Amino acid sequence: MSEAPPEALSETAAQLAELEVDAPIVGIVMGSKSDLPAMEPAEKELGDRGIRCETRVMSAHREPDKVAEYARNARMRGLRVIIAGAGLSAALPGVVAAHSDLPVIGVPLTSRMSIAGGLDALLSIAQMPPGVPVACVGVDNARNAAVLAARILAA
Ligand code: RP5
Repeated sequence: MSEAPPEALSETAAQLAELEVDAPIVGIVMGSKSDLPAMEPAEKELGDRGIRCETRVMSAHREPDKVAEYARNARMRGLRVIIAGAGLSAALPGVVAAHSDLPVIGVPLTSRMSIAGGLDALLSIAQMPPGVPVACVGVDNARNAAVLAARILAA
């Protein structure tokens, strides 16, 4: 059996030491500040259940590097589920799932330019290619994303 080189072990130890005991285990991300009101129920539901979470705004289209970095570091930072809300051509949940093997729950959102009551975002999130899954809750139903995250954590 081959052993990891000492420098790799010390790097892992340093990363573990950085993890806080009360670090969030659910990441809530959304594509725009304008999504905040619609995503607040997810934060509230997790808070009511005593599940630690963090909330971040990042756009898959406007800040692709930031999204990729967040998703790639998510597991190492202690996150176990990611909830991602976005409207219009809602790429955020899929891009997060492309860069992380954590379960991703997408929340299709309505916004001022939505068509068909958010059907644009619903299809963007649900119609992922085979092998890169994103769970999809109902339009504007961020609370259900939090309930599903709780069930995944309890499984
Ligand atoms: C999406 O575009 C966001 O998730 C938001 O729902 C929508 C509109 O964004 P803003 O123009 O309000 O920033 O990326």
